[in-house]
Amino acid sequence: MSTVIRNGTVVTADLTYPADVKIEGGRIVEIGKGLKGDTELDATGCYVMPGGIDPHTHLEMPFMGTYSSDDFESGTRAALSGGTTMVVDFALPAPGQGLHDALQMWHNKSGRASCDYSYHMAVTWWGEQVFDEMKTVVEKEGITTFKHFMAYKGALMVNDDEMYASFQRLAELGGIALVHAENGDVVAELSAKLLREGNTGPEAHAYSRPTQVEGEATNRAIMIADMTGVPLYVVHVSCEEAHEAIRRARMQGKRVWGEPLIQHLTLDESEYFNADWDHAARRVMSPPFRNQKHQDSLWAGLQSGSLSVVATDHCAFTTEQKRFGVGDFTKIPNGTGGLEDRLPMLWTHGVATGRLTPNEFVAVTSTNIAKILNCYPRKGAILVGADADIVVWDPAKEKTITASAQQSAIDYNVFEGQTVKGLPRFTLTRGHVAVHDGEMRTQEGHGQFVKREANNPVNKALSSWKALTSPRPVERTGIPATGV
Ligand code: DUC
Ligand code: ZN
Ligand code: ZN
Ligand code: ZN
Repeated sequence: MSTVIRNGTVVTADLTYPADVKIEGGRIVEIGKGLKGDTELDATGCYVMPGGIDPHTHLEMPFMGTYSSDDFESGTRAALSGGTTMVVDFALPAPGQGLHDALQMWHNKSGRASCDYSYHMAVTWWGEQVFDEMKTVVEKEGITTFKHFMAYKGALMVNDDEMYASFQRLAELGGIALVHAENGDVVAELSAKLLREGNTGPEAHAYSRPTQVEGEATNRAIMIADMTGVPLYVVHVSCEEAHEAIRRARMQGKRVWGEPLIQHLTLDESEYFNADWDHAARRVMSPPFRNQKHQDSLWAGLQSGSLSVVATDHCAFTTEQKRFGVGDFTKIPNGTGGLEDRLPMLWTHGVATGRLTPNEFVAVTSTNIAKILNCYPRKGAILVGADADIVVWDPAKEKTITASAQQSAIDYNVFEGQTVKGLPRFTLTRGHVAVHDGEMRTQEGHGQFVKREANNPVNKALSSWKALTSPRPVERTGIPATGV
């Protein structure tokens, strides 16, 4: 059985051209004019683009005393509804838990996924067991990216010595280090002070995590990555200080990538000053939303190429879960949704405003991350042989975002009331039409795990070239006698 997407305009990260796309066995088999197939999908007036890849989700994650409310079923349904055809979640070992153990737990949850997925592994503690298991996680399990939380002191946070050891190990294995870059010690101090002084509301969450804590941690992670010769990917870059550090590192030839979120690009800190407690708490995430200066910096980074990927950090909690933090902002589960809205919001605020070209849109939502994660061109491409993960994008289609019509399991949407223009007409996951003119036809369990190989050795931080020469002690003629 073949499917042909007819009369559309193919848009990839580098090209725009009119063509039909033929799919068989879940893959693209032909691209050309006048193609025929058993099923035909009309793409007149639409762009035919690689499906989105969201490299940063937390589905059914145990966190802050609860679990995030979207699981692999509702989460991947939300993804497909919005044109995203692959998610990368984080396997999160509990303190002392082995990596393979944690991975098995995540494989058990993801059986319900309706689109393809991969994982990053989180390094939440350090020891010989983690050091040993990293090798088989990379070489046998196909997970090459390891996340380090520099915040969440007393829970997920790793210290500099642990991060240094883990980065060294990753450099040996050809992996990539990821960091959640916030100075967790300073955040803990500021949080305690704010609470002591009676600042208990959700706005205090933003006060406890100023841009300096993110800028400091980003710089520190870049330096440690450089000293160990590991490529670095900085998740949820929200401010100019962090962006500036990444920009500088890239100009020095270091392999560092930055990932802003659609929420930080389009929502600002005024959300925390809303008089309604629920409204503000629903938007509590780390890092918090910033002011326009920082938003402008993130947009400029996408335009200039100093920032590479737009993600969501989708970590959805219901209003009831958010209310765990009434009277103490540090107990509000951190996280916001966005999986379903990332592409339409970025199109509306990026492409329709003229800030990004459609090709740049494809690059930052799909192709760049497929290359970084080493699953390109199987993913992130419209090419013969690539997986048929495709979004047929109708730039004229409009809707107003509302929680009552969303796929996510939670009871609100941080983009509520925003009108977006640019939506999927069809979303295909390995050839299966999961979204058909607004109608959901997802298949639970259709999603497959995407194994990835360790990165090409060119993906090394700059100083690793120097590290190839082992330091030698200086030969001396005279050594003073010791002791008295
Ligand atoms: N930030 C969040 O807001 N939620 C999940 C984890 C994180 O780093
Ligand atoms: Zn994070
Ligand atoms: Zn996250
Ligand atoms: Zn089908």
